[in-house]
Amino acid sequence: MDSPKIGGIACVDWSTGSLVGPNARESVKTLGQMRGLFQNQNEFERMDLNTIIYRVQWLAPVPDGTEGGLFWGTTVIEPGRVGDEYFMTHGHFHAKRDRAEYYGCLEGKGMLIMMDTARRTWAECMEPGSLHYIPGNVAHRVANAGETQLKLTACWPSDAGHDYAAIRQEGFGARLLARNGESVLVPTR
Ligand code: M6P
Ligand code: ZN
Repeated sequence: MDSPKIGGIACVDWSTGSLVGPNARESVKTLGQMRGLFQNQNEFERMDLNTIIYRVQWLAPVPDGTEGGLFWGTTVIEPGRVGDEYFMTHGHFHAKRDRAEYYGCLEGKGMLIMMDTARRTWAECMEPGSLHYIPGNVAHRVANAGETQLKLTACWPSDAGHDYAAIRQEGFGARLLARNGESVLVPTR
């Protein structure tokens, strides 16, 4: 797509979520940056740590931390597994815990895994067209359970922030694993 010719802060390809324009920012997460998050450490060490797990593009029309603003983003998660566990996002609580978020699935198939502050964990199926409301005080992570890229779009408050430490230390209360060709949410001990 060429640079935006229509009004607005960027151009969105609504079929893929791809953002085009000078305001769009991008980050890439490799397997090596996700050390400790997958269950099977041995399998993790055997894999190429430069493998791209997911990419994020986002628009921040106001500075990070601004009260009352909104951010917009698209995440593309590659298909694959570490052992039985599907490729997934890091996952986070919001630094301002009570901030909510929308996720919408554009392409692919997966699960939105959510966990409250008491570590109760549940999941919603993501498929093209599914729209997900993530309430405040709920950590969120997406796992790609399909054989193609999983593409999702998101909208969150500009003062929400990301708290990754809680997830790095304790993880979620369940993991999305492949069991006999099916994806199953398996509680952690
Ligand atoms: C969505 C939003 C972003 C988030 C991204 C990747 O686009 O929730 O705020 O950064 O997913 O998820 P994570 O930050 O957990 O890696
Ligand atoms: Zn969030």
